[in-house]
Amino acid sequence: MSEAIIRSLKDLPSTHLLGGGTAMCAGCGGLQALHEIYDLLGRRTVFVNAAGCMTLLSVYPFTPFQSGFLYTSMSSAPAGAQGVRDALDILRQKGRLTAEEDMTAVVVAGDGASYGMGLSATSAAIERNLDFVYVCYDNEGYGNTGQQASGATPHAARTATTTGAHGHAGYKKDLFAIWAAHRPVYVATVIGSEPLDLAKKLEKAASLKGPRLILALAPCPTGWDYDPKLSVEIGHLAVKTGIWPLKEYVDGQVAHTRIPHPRVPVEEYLKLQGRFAHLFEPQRDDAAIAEIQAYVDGYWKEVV
Ligand SMILES: Cc1ncc(C[n+]2csc(CCOP(=O)(O)OP(=O)(O)O)c2C)c(N)n1
Ligand code: SF4
Ligand SMILES: [Mg+2]
Repeated sequence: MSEAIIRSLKDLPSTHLLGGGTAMCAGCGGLQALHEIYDLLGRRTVFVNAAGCMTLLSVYPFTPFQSGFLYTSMSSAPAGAQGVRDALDILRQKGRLTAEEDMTAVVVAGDGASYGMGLSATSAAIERNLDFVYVCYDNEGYGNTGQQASGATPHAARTATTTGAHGHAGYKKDLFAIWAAHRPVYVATVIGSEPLDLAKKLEKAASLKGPRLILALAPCPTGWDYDPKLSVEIGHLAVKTGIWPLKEYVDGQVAHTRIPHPRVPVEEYLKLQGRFAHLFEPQRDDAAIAEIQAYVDGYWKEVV
């Protein structure tokens, strides 16, 4: 591990995203990931935020950020990042901003925006080779408005809009593959409960220029219905079961940074969350659990 990573992990700055008057839920996995990401990216960032839970972090004077923050509608954060990048470039050209003072445009958006409403603007920004980092914290639903289903909701999960006996009928979109198909400079999946893996990827992303995605699974006690103290355990299980593969795309190649072996059965992850409780009570739904297991097994069969 590089000295820069070790330094940033040892000297976590005094920017506590849980401080101030922000009304975030205890145990928020998205906040955990964003905290780690901000510690590594530092103050010279301009966050461009699509409406969602993390918008609550912007409320002056309680914001924990010591950097810029631009709030946009759910669909337009990448367009906002373009405007920020252009403005910084103009200031650089006019000599009003030195290279040391320059800042990074960082989109912070949830899955509702990233997998759905903002996807068109994202595709266009990558096509223009916009120099920006895109952080998606993926809590697998429209969390801020009460956890309606999104394009990231996993099969069988119950949400505010998929309340039936079998939960969500669809399957989670593969945003990693959608980004990689655009051939950007960097794409990575991370999770806050694996901070060293996250730090290595952030360090790599920060060293590059162009469109870069950091896609963080964000365990969400409120939307996924579990005790906040389980967030880190659920994050570990997402990786150990193989449900959340940790990987990166660089130079046209996909590499897995963690290959869980042996993989923990998916039910260990599912049974901790109320959104999957109908798979276990009042009767165990063996067929549905086996289907989810087969889906995950099918993914890893292609990898190893
Ligand atoms: C274009 C648009 N439609 C709807 C809304 C209302 N809205 C605000 S936050 C939100 C949920 C966003 O979900 P997601 O992107 O997953 O972020 P999360 O709330 O889960 O953090 C919605 C629907 C909006 N701000 N803009
Ligand atoms: S609803 Fe979920 S993502 Fe939103 S603040 Fe609460 S725990 Fe975090
Ligand atoms: Mg969400």
